[in-house]
Amino acid sequence: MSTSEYQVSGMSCGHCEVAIRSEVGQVPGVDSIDVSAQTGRLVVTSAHPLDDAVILAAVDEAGYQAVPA
Ligand SMILES: [Cu+2]
Repeated sequence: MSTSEYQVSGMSCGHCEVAIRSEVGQVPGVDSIDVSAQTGRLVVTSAHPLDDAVILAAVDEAGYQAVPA
């Protein structure tokens, strides 16, 4: 089990959380996602370590910016 944390900027409401959850959820290997618009925190859990760049690209695809936290 591997957990990666990111700090996302630009989220303002529940819809933003849903958008990120939707995009990141499509990344192969992602088991669960915890995301909070309030804190900007994104926590991705996977069976094996994932490439940060893939997660960051998915966040970008959703329309937000993220950095590893
Ligand atoms: Cu929003």
